[in-house]
Amino acid sequence: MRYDFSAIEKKWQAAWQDKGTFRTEDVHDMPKYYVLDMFPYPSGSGLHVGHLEGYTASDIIARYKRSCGFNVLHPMGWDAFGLPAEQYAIKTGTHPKTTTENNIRSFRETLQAMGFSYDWSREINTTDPAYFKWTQWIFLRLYDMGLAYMSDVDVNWCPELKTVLANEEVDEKIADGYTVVRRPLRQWVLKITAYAERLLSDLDQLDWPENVKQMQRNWIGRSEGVEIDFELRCHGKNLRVYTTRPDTLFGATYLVVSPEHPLAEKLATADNLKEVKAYIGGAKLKTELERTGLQKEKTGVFTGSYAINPATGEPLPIWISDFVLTSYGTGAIMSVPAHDSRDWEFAKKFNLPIIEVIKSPHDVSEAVFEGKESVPVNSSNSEISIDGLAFREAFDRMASWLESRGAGKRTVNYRLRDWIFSRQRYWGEPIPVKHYEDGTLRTETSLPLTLPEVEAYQPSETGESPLATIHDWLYGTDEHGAFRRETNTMPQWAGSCWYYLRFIDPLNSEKLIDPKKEQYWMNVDLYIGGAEHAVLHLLYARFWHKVLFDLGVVTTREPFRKLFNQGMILGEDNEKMSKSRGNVIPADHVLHTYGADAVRLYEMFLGPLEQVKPWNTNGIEGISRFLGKVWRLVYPDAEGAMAELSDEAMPEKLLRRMHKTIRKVAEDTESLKFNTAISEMMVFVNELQRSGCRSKVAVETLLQLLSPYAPHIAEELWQTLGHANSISRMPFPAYDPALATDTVVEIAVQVNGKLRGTFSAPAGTEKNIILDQARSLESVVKFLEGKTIVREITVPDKLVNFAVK
Ligand code: ANZ
Repeated sequence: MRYDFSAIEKKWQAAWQDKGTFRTEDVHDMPKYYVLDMFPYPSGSGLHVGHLEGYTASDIIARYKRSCGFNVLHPMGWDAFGLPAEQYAIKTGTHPKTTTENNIRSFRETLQAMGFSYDWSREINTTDPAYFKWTQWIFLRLYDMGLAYMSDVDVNWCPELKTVLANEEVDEKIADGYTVVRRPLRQWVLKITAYAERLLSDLDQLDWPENVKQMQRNWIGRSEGVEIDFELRCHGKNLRVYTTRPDTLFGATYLVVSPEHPLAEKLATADNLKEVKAYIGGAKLKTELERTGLQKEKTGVFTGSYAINPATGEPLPIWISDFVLTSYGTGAIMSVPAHDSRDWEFAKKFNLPIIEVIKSPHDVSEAVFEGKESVPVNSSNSEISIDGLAFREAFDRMASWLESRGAGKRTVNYRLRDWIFSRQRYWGEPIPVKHYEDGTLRTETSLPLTLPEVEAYQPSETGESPLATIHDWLYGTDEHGAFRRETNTMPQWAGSCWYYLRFIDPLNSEKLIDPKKEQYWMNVDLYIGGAEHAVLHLLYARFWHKVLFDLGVVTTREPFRKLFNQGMILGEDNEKMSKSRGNVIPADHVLHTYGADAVRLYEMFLGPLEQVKPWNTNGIEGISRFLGKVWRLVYPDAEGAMAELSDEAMPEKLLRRMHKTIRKVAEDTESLKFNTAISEMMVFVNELQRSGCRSKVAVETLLQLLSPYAPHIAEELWQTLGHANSISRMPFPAYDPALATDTVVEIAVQVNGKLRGTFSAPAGTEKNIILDQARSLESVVKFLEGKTIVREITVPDKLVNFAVK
């Protein structure tokens, strides 16, 4: 029998499907394990080998956990709203629904051809009205809770895509060559900032890669500072700034407000008004990056006004500059050019005074520096002095002094902004609200609110979505009067904010999720996906989850207990796979050539899962040879019949190897070190082959270990060996700890028959290693010095004798 992977794989995929082998029971008395992939956007270009990496990893875990006695939930679905389908519709007129259906079909085929053990009866699609009914339902709860609101916001507008982008999306789009400008638009915004503190502090309880947690911390950007009021010299009012360094107040020599600051234009004196207006106008046209990029040359304009530094009583000139962000802190800063590089550049350019108020050890007497890196100097007046204090003390004393004079207050600031949630697109979840003529707003009473058919998918220049042109859908009358529907849709992130919950109860039409099922299945025990989602998706999903927690829909504070980021697979040229480079390796191609088991094993054997690594076609040939060897353990030659396997006892060495292999494969699989688990199986196969032993137990054990990795060949040979039940439901082999650990033996070392020393080594250690160790033993070295070894005699695991002259 030849190893015909293609026939075998098809046969077993069909059998698993027919028998419902991987159907998951809803609730069970077995312990549960929920292993989830970041579900894909079904794009037109299909899956490539990189996509399969994470899915293979999660499938190995799913299969492994089943064999360890867990009730495993391992589902798959489609994150199918999004721009590409809509852009394709604009180009070709094909309805995004059609494009999406076709793409899903081809994605599903590829995933099924990989033999992934998904419970396909739970498949979900975010564009299915039965699914997005609940996305809309969550939106309405957010609205009820005051967490969804409309606001005239300065949005990130992309003129090419004619849509608003979230702050989180801006960098990516600019990198892709799009322009992003600021523009005021009335938008739906979600108050993610209300959850900033919980999103930050709950990170500590998660088993996530530290770098991902750190990225979220940075994105949330909590800082402790002080808001300080500077009295305006002419207006009698205050200008409030936010600083994290109140200890540098004595060094503040000018103030800067952002061009959008409400006082910016009002501060301009008659002489400066024209210039100020021109500057404010110019800032509007710039992109975020042009304004705040660190390398950009600073620009600014003097307002002509002054405000008083509360510490020094000095009047400070007030400038306007676009490096100050409108939406952070108070939109105004005190500049300390001696100690802040942006302030320094600005002061140099516009010739503003620079006063040093912080010194480091080599400038000042050592005495004041005990335990401090730098200290304030020149920082005292008749009421307060912070000279020589450590940072924390200086901060506190200055903050308290300002508070006592009513000139400041301690505040916590977050870099996180509210989430701009509406998109001017067709292919998204409609936002289910109605606007009435009297300016009031009501939510839809019946969900889902579905998308109407449209002729043209091009968004309008006014910033409205194509939905604004469908009058039948747009206008209506109900008991509250005439209304116009909201034309914005939700962003592509909405559907993926809660999909992991729907897999638990995909067909529930009454509730988002049955509480009993939720309690049994949540949290997701292991979430596998790419590192590119470190902030966006993972932050949004955590936010919605916390809202659902507050609503009592879920009982866990966090959705994903453990997160694992697989490393990217690069093209053979060591570059990121991309159409334009032409280095993409399509999944279907390798699947066809080598088969699913080889692709699965190879992708896991490429290197540590978390590492970025290039594809190498030669490598996969080696894996195919390994599978061939496994096949020949049962079918030794292509023409002949099956091997005759028996109850024959394994030689001790092989037995020990088998137990060691079970242990190593179990431990490495558990910790997602799949590459080393595979090499261990390879060593075992080699030894088994070399030993000539015909033990059925040995072969069956190997098949069970291999089954999560290469399930088709394992299933086929398992059946050949006479088993009626699927190997995927067999318990994972157990090892005998005594056999799985190396026994240690004592080796005696003789020189010319006289005992000169002993040492210990693992039983079965190779002869060469034993000889090396014997020769270098301290008590032996002196008897060998200056002599020639004429013969080396070894008794395995017992003795070495050097005959010398
Ligand atoms: C004086 C100062 C002196 C500052 C110094 C820094 C160093 P984080 O830590 O990120 O919260 N800042 C405040 N609001 C700003 C805005 N809207 N746009 C641009 N910059 C702004 O940053 C807080 C610091 O960033 C604040 O502390 C302020 O500069 C600046 F040696 O005030 B600092």
